[in-house]
Amino acid sequence: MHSGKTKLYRSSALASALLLAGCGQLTSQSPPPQPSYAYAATVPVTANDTQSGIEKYYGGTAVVWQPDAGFAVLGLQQPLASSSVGTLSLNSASTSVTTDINSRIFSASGTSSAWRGQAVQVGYQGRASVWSGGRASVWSGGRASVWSGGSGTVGGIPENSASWKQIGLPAAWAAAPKLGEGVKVAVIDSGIDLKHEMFQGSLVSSSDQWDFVGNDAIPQEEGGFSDEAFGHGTNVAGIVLQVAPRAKIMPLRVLNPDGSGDETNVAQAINFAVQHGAQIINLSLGSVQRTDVIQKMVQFATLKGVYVIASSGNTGDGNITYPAAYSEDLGTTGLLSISVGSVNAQDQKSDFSTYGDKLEVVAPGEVVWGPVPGNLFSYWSGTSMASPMVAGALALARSQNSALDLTTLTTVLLKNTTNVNAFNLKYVNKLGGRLNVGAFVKAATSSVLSSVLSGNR
Ligand SMILES: [Ca+2]
Ligand SMILES: [Ca+2]
Repeated sequence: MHSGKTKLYRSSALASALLLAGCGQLTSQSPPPQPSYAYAATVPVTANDTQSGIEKYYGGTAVVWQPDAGFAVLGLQQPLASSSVGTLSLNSASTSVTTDINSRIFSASGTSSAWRGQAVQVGYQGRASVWSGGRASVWSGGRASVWSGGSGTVGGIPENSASWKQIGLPAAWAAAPKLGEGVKVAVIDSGIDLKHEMFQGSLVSSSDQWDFVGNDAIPQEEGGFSDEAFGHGTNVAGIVLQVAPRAKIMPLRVLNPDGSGDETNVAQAINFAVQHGAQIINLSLGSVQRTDVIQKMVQFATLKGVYVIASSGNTGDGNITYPAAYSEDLGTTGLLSISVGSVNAQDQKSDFSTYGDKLEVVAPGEVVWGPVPGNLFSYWSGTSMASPMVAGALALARSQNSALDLTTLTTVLLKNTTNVNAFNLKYVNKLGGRLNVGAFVKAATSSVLSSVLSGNR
């Protein structure tokens, strides 16, 4: 079923390209040519291999080249013959490699309730859900003063106050007054609205941003409100900043305005985030397909000490999407990656949220307000909105206590969640705990914990 969908996308893309060519508009209107691969695969590489040698041998393009880590990710036009893998280098372990269909296998896991199938200006509980103009004043002229001060006052977007109380955010801010300072959070998504007031002063330098869809240095959201995922990344990044107001966002665009994305783009974005110093990667996207390429990239990122936080998917069933489903793998992948599902304001599983033994944590992912392209504000719902709360929580703790070792931090986060079994009798032990960022950050920054850890060394 999924491959059929993939085919449909690919053939329609081909048809429009041909149409443009037929109209003679290819030069004036089409974007610059982009690398496009039908398949992707990881192959083992040793320090003795050269990139051109590997590319020639397999007949592909190395979109990720990490000989020190022992692998490359290839973009391919033909599936790899599995017999050819691992035979180039004598030192390479012969591994079974599957070739993935590359195109559009990932999708965003959030829904904008505000404009799905409706006009932009719609009501929510009697109020306009997409607000213009004046609301931007929340952020202008001293954004940090809205949120910081250690007073414990709930800040951020006022509409989210109940959610922030639910996860104990005011207590977390009081315990971590650095508010995420010095921590870079990569948001691998549909891009963001780079000009939105909320992001001014909160982005990494432009040399640390990239658009893997447009193949350019400007990861601006594209499309319009009729596109399903337009504004998705902007909302996700805005949630990170509401939790950790002084963290820096590294926007990396991998999803089209319709919310779909290629595996090679996601792989390249994870690689870019690691190379450009992100400490945390947020992936509010997922695929129903397990793929060697993305599993390898999550393994790579976590081996480099980068947290990978992923939404668990919005199908409402027990099928946690990938990469979230890697979050209990053995080794650093499991230790440094976290899967995140969604609950409502009463800590009940959101209807849309996936669940299962492997789900590690849930956070409130319904009607989460955030920035919208065009200096607007609105709300989205989805596990996509829950994931950046966990990413922001890690940023708060990391900035306040950088001495804490990486795996201890995730352990402390998971141990300090709130048990919500009583509200979820159909999903007992299938949701993990609900994020309690207040308890987590207090524990992660406590002198007791720090001294215990230093005493153990
Ligand atoms: Ca662009
Ligand atoms: Ca984990």
